[in-house]
Amino acid sequence: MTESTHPLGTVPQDELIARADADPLRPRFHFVSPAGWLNDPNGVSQWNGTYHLFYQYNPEGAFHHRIQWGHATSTDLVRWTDQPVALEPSAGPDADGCWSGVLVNDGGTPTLVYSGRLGEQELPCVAVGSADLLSWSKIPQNPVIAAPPAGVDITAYRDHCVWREGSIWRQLVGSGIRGRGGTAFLYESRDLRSWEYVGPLFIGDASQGDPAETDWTGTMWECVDLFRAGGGSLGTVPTSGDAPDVLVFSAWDNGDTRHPLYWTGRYSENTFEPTGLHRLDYGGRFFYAPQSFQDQSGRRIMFGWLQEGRSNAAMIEAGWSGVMSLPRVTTLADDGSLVFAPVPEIEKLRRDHVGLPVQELVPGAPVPTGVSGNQLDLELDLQLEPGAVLRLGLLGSADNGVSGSSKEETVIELRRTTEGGSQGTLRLDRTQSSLDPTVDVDDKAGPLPMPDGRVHLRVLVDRSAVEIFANGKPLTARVYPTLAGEHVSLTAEGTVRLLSFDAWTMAEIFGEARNLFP
Ligand code: DQQ
Repeated sequence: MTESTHPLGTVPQDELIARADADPLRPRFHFVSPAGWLNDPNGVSQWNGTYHLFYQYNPEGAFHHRIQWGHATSTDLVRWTDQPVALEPSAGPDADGCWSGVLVNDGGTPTLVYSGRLGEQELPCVAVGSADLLSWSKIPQNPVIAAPPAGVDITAYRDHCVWREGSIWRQLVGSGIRGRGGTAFLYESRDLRSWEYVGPLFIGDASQGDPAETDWTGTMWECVDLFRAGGGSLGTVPTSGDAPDVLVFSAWDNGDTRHPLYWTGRYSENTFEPTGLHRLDYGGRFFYAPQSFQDQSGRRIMFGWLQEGRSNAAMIEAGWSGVMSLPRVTTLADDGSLVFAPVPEIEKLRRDHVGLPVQELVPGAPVPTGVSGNQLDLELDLQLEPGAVLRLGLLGSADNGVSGSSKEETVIELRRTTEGGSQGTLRLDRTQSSLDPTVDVDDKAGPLPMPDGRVHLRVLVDRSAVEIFANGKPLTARVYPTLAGEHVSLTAEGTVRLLSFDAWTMAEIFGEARNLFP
């Protein structure tokens, strides 16, 4: 038995696993690492039919240190099989960590492009895989780019998006230019090993907007991800109408992981011409560092990292940290923005259906839903008249859920503007979600288009993880109830019609004991 030697957590391996397993707040149908620390999704892909999810992993304990690439595979995007660690630091340019990156298919050879960390610097590195993607060899030429672009004062430099155009590979590396804003540097290569710097694809302006705002673009862009919405290949003339190109990034500032955003626009030649900036998830840092891929059926599927909202000490005590989002399919909405939904495969975990009849909710009178649980999939269709508000309470600790005396409750609020029209707000009120005064309970909210007051609401609750999709707009967050509450309540202000209500308990995805080093 080995022990962690890091001062943050000297915990024997089996103790780490036991602690993680015993935590009632650990999700049961989201992917989590066997124990220890998990952050960004990496190398997300489908290879010969099998889905691969690599992730930033520290099996030493629930803290970010000496990061390796954990690896899991799935045939259905629902249940995951742990695989051996794919990359771990070794003497050379990744001695202090194998940070985020991607998987590409180099003429049949699985190839990882990732950020090797040495000291305080990250540089692009490459590893090639066996045909089953289970063993990886770092190439001797690492780092494949020796330094960030000369003469540019950068804030940071890491993370990769790599794609092929004809016989040429192109790569973006996330960065920021001091005094200006976040950026993505563009490179070209014929062999993934020798790269030529082309220039910044696009430079953000950190002086625009209020740094406190949820759409501030930050001083550095982490985990840049460029793709064409609605399918189609980057760099070609779009065939499907005006399908925009999308540049996803995670806005970072001086060590602060702020929020995921995306630009829509057109990538052409060596530049990206933006047309719009959008928030990717209203939960901000709780859906961070997303990475996407196109699966073999043509769907654009995205994963993100659900960071914790509890203290470093609480994570270490719990023995685990970080949740992978459910895979979500992204499609293009009529207004040119993206909409998201969990992959339909997730529905196979549904058990014990509960439905409610169509009804107009009586204002102020909570509806007994008959639903309780902390692993739930809820699907509602609603119609709100102007000024109406619908509140869906989760993880409520009151006995009957109708007394209004819940000591803890996490509340999703849908609100239509008094003027009516198609505008409203989606809000997650976590202020009563936990009696623990140390956890993050900040409000999360964003604009919600609701044509004619109609809302399709999907909510996935998995203990401390909550993923909400309202008319395709996602809001993801973490909650840490202390009272083991499971009640689901429904209340309305003004006129709200419940057009459908379906609820299911969700089955667990990990049956057997897991190993820190599969
Ligand atoms: N996490 C990785 C970096 C990336 C950041 C390190 C985003 O590569 O920039 O674990 O969460």
